[in-house]
Amino acid sequence: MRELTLMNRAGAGTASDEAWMDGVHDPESTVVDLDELELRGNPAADANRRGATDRFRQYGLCWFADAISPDLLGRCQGAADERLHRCLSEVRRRNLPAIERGTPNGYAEIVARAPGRYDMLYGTDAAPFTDPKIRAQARWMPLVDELLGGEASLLFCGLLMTLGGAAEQPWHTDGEHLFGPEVPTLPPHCLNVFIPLVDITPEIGGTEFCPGSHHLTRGIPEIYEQSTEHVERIGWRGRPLPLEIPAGSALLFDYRLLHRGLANRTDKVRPILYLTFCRPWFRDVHNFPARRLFTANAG
Ligand SMILES: O=C(O)CCC(=O)C(=O)O
Repeated sequence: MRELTLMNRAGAGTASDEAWMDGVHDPESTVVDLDELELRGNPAADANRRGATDRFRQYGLCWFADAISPDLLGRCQGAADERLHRCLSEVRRRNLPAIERGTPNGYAEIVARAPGRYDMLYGTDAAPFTDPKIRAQARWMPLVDELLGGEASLLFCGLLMTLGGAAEQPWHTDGEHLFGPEVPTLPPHCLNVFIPLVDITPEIGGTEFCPGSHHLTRGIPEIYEQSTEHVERIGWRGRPLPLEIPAGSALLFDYRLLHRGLANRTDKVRPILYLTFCRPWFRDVHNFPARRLFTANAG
């Protein structure tokens, strides 16, 4: 999502963190399917959390269905469409140039990550996105806390709005490793939770991942920039995994995992609600610009 990520302080690893480095074989040739990455049963239960943690360590992602209720899902769908409409209408109302790709061309409320792909923070600090079932009481929180050392901080809550007809996006990670190639893969310091607000089908185009690639993106310059060359550059020869999961599921993935948005071959917007969590000392400082689309009172 972001184009450049910096951290301001590295934390000390714990004994359980060190266990993260064991048991990872051949990340270059990882092949896994969505069934194997699905967490069944209550994600807060100890055994399920441990199973998910293992899969997350090895593959860089895991998911579970029914993360939010149909009622909340419906309210989020309507609100996401309305927020996008308000942002794009404001650009037109003020006769501003269309929002071009890249952070410097965007606004504090909305940035285009690729043509037709908007990353929008606008209005996610209000209902329905502040519902406790999306925040403190969310079904993913126990797992997120465990993956981030027991003390996860919310960095962003936003919406990825991909317009019908948008082309496939180049590969990228959302952030870098904290250290270079001299340090083995450390436990995650930052991760995303994606909650698709519509069913993700091959036509509407999900996110596609290179499972295990977070073990190979360490020390690769500008891996967070979008490029079609990244898979070859890191030597990953596994099977790319397109996300095809039902609306209202939650997918957790490591910030350092290679991924891209696939083409939306429908005429409908594809909305994904996302929450980015990190260890409390981490900051992602190059994500949305300071200039505002709405004045303080108008938003
Ligand atoms: O839309 C997606 O599926 C992924 C988007 C993404 O990775 C990004 O905008 O950086």
